[in-house]
Amino acid sequence: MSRTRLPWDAADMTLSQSAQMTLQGLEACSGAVGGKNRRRTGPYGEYTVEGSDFWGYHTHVSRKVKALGLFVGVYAGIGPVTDLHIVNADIAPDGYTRAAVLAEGTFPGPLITGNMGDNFQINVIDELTNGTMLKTTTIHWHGVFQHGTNWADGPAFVNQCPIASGNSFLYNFEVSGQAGTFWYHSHLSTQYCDGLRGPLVVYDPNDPNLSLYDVDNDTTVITLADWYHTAARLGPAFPLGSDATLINGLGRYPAGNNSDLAVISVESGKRYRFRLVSLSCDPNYNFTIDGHDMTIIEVDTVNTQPLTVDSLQIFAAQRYSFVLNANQPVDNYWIRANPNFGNTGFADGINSAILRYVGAPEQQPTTNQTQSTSPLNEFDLRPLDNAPAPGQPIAGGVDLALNLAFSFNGTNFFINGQNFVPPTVPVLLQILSGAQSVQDLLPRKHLRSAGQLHD
Ligand SMILES: [Cu+2]
Repeated sequence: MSRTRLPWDAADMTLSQSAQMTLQGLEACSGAVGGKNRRRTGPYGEYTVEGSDFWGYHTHVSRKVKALGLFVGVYAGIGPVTDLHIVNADIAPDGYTRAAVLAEGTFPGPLITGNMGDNFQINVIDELTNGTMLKTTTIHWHGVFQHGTNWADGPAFVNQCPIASGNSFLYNFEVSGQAGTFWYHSHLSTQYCDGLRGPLVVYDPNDPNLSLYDVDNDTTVITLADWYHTAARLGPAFPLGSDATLINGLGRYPAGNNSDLAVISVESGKRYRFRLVSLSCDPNYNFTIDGHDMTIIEVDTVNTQPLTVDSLQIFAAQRYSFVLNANQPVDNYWIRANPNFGNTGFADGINSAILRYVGAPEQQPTTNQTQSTSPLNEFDLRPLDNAPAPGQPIAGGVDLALNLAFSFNGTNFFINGQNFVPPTVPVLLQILSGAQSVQDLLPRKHLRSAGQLHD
């Protein structure tokens, strides 16, 4: 796999494009949300636009966050109804201090949890002050379908205006018919690489794989992240690698000061449902735990038939739930997440965390990585619910053949030669204002059931 950033996260823009987009967007967006009260008719009936209030936007009188500081890697689930303060703070998750954009002052952001069918009401309060990493923000809830609440999906300039510093925005959506491991992140330019990313778990009390594990809680979420010492907009558009890999918000960089690594605690004889979340901006990781197999039971919120592997490659934004049976001698074992480029390997504990059995000494593992004999092959995965796929189950049996040719010119990404250009006024606002009809905004090339791609 060649390394790529996520075009859908708009990380492919040049800095100048990004800055320009933000400025234009703010201007357009402030026009769209400002002004006097107006009554309008939207897709869900008539509603009132009151001054700067629009959907969830509210001018917010800043309330200081209690305990901002250097604490990292502390999980305590919040939600489904919660405030989420977005702040700037200096942190040193790998021993190197830098400014960051953080949810509730931590990296990663706090674990947000709820149950299947819950109504999530997450009030995002923008208290950002550092213009280098953008003072506006939006948040995307990665993996949530947002049926009927498209406005709460988060991508800036598509679904909403960015939230201005000193304002808040209430993301109000239901997660029905979905459960599993999600994540959330800034969806404004490359801002999430500067820290605004965290895990989101929706529990299913009737999980069909419930009998396969004993423990599934705040302590069984494992996040992987690429961490940079330079702010995203100050460094190269495509860094040649991250400085460190953070596992649960802790890690080391080469020539660093042997800072603390994350410790994941297990009790001998118990089976743990670990929820592995890649918060990556760029690299993918080869993930292993010395001496232990992993039985995959969920992939990107889809339950699977159990599949036992001894290594897995996880790409940016992917999630895997796997069961780990703590059936090895009480000891310390290396957890390894080797990036596909950059500072690879495990010298001096980089790209590593510690699996520690209760009763094992508080010291670094001395285990060795063994050759993987049963790596994950994605085509071996089977959904637990055998939902029928459309088309015929034969080669070429699809209803509609659609070729998506991806390309990259060193600056921007293209699909079939087309580059994404963000609108200056969010698409939803254009429709609601009556300036555009839905039909006007559909791509010129659209699909017909005849199976041809045409104008
Ligand atoms: Cu995402």
